[in-house]
Amino acid sequence: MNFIRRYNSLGLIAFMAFMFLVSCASYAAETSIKVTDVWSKATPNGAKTAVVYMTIENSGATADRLISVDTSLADKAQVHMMMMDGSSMEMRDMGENLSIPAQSKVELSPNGYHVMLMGLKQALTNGSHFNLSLHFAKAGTINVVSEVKPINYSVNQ
Ligand SMILES: [Cu+2]
Repeated sequence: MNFIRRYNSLGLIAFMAFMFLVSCASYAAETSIKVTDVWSKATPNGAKTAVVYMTIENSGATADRLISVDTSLADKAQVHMMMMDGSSMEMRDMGENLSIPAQSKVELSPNGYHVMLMGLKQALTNGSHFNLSLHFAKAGTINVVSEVKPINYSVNQ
C-alpha cells in the first residue's frame, strides 16, 4: 500500500523533526547557570568606571567559570575582587578565573567580587537599565540586564 507507506515515512520525518526540536530544547535547558539580581550604582557625570553586582547560581553537577564580560556601554569589563592589602582595599583582576562551583551560588556584591566597567561611555542613571553579556566556559554566553540603583544605594538599606 503505497499511500500507507508514504504516510508512515512522512510521519517518521515529522517524528524525527520533533525529536530534533525536543533535543534542542533540552540542550538549552541544560544550561545550569542562572544569573539573578544584576544591579549597578548610578555614576556621577564624567565617571569612567562603574561596578556591576549579581548572583550567579550553578545548579549543575560540574563547576563552570565566568571567563569574560562585555557591554556596549564600556570599552572594557573585568571581573574584580576586593581585597585588603594592609589597611587599604585593593582590587584584583580575576582574569578568566571566577569559578562557579557545582551546586553553589557565587555572589558578586560590595566588598567582594564585582564586574568593573572601564571606559564608561555614558553615565549610569538611576532607574535605567543596560545589557551585559556574560561568557562562561561551559554555559556559553548569557545575556542579562542590569538595573541601575541610586548612587548612594546600600545593600543594607
Ligand atoms: Cu573593580
